[in-house]
Amino acid sequence: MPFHMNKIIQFTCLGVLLVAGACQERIVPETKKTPKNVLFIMVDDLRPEFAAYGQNEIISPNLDALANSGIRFDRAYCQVPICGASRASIMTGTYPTRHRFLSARTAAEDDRPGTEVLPGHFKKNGYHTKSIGKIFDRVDDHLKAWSEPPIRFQSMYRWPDYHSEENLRLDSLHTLGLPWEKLDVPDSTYFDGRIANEAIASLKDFKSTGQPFFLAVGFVKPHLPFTPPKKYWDMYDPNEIVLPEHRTFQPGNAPEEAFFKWIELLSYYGVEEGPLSDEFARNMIHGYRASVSYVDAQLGRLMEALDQEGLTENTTVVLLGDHGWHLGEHGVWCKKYSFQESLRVPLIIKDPAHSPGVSKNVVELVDLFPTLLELTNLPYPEHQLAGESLAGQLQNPEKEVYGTAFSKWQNGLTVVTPTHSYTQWMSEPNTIQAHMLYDLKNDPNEQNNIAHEKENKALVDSLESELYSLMGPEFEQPIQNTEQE
Ligand SMILES: [Ca+2]
Repeated sequence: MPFHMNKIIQFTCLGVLLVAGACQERIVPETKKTPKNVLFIMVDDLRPEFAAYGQNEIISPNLDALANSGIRFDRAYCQVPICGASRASIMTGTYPTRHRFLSARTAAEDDRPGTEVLPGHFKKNGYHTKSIGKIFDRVDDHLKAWSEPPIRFQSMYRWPDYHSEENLRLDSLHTLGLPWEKLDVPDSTYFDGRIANEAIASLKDFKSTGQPFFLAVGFVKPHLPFTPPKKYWDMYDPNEIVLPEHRTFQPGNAPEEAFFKWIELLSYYGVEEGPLSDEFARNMIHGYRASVSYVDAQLGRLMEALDQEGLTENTTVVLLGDHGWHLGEHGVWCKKYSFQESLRVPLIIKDPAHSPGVSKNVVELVDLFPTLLELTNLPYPEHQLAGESLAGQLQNPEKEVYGTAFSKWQNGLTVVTPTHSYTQWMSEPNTIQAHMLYDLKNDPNEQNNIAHEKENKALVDSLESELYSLMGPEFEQPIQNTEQE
């Protein structure tokens, strides 16, 4: 992906002018006077399938209201389908390579030392930056990017947030408890209720100080274990949950590299290898949906507080999932696959200067870094960002813009285009082990791998070129000492 030099030059010049105090009125007439705030909301493991995205079985009035009052990106993709690595990519605005952003526990500071991160950039430009909940996967990652110590609740060792006697007992035996919990308790018993409380209190503080803010709020559900309070489970009738048609079907012509054990789920007590029973699968989907509804209620409180503090008109709100999640599709569960269910994410941008709309263009989560800088008139960090600003698409979301997305999970490298998804597995540079190609228009569930069909050779060649072009020269390089960048 090329650096967008015009924009880099434009915004670098802008930054110099702002520092020099020259031509401010001409360059940034209004926004310099009242810098726009950013409310950056991440939802852990959220699929793009609440009602605004066409999944009417999920009760999510607040997610839907946000989606319908902002720009909903229907085809946004993560760069790595796992928490830590995806978040490091988002926060640095850079792609994964063979050497960086590899795992659930990736820290951006370890993998790309010396690189600017999104909140740090806002802080450097006069914003108060604050992190509540799960933003960076590791709570100690890029501490200096925040104006005050992050509020996390989760610790390295107590992250599941169990409250039932059974789960607490199992968890204390050095194994995880059950993958769910259904207690009749208040919302604030669990992390997300407390995260919302803290975020609401912070909005009040920001209102009183008047300093522009970048508030990052990271809800931790619907990540496993599914532990929303009982009232959210009660919103759904498990007998009405329809299991995915291809739940137990792994397409025979997909390479074996595309499949592996869903270790994340297997690490919970009582989960055994092999296909899940219908009852277990139904409970998983029930728990996931209830968890989304629980987060949705917290989001509603947060958005209401933004309104009550009179901040809505001067705040850009972004909501995204860090990656997708399989609920049985392709015969698998959890994340870390190269299929659409793992790679596609919800992305909503509600900016006061833009009308609501829907974009069906392919975009990437690395696009968020430059987008938020353009929306707030901040300079770009030089020679860093892999993505493109989506600000132009916010002006006219219905306009078709050709886009591609790059994703990587282990040796599987994927390029998604408006019409296709193509993945190659390479254990070594230039050594292709396997590949798969899906026609997303005619086969949206990716059931028929057409990479080996003769008539698709030219298409495979062109997608391969597109993939290599996205990866760029940095992909083959060893980790550099980026202090000098
Ligand atoms: Ca996640």
